[in-house]
Amino acid sequence: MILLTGFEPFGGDTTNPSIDAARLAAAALNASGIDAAAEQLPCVFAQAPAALGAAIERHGPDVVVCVGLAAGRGAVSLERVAVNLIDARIPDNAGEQPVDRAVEAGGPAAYFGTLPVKRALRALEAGGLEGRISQTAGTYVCNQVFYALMHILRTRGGSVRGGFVHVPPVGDPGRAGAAAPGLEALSRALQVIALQALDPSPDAALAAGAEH
Ligand code: PCA
Repeated sequence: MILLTGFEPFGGDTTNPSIDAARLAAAALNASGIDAAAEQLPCVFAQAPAALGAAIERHGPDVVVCVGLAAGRGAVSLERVAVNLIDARIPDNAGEQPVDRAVEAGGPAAYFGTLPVKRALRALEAGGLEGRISQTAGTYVCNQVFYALMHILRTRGGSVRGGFVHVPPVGDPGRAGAAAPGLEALSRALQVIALQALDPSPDAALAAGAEH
């Protein structure tokens, strides 16, 4: 079973493509006979990890792909590492703006995600979709949820694969020169990534490093 999560709108926006794309992707996977669900997480530091934990308990997934919006990114970003640090650039949806706090007091400095990001990247490109490997999910609620996810999976033991994907803002097809992918493309990208994660074979050794 594939569990996708996305976030509610935040920062004054009225929509968040992460939850819209996650819902579309789960519906499309279900339509092709693959068990999947999408759950919306609050963009609230004090609530998001518990909401994620409850969704994992409820669904008992084999794969968890958490998704968030990264306004500054131009392509779907497969996150590689979650850090044990919160430094909020803007207040969350409860008005809290924690600075330099741990996600999990006493936890390791960082966790690597366990999605096969290189295979996923290759599959995205094969499907005509743009993707990147990213070495930082930031220090806001997305990174917190990514860290909480890996902490939950590590603490429970077992072989559930999990990771985080940042999606760019959706393109406006009506705007000249808008190159950003639309919701449909984001949904396809999430399906490709989730299906790669369901395949238990190890990740590919493909060079996809970056300067930053
Ligand atoms: N993006 C924010 C939090 C919620 C979301 O969709 C982030 O990148 O931390």
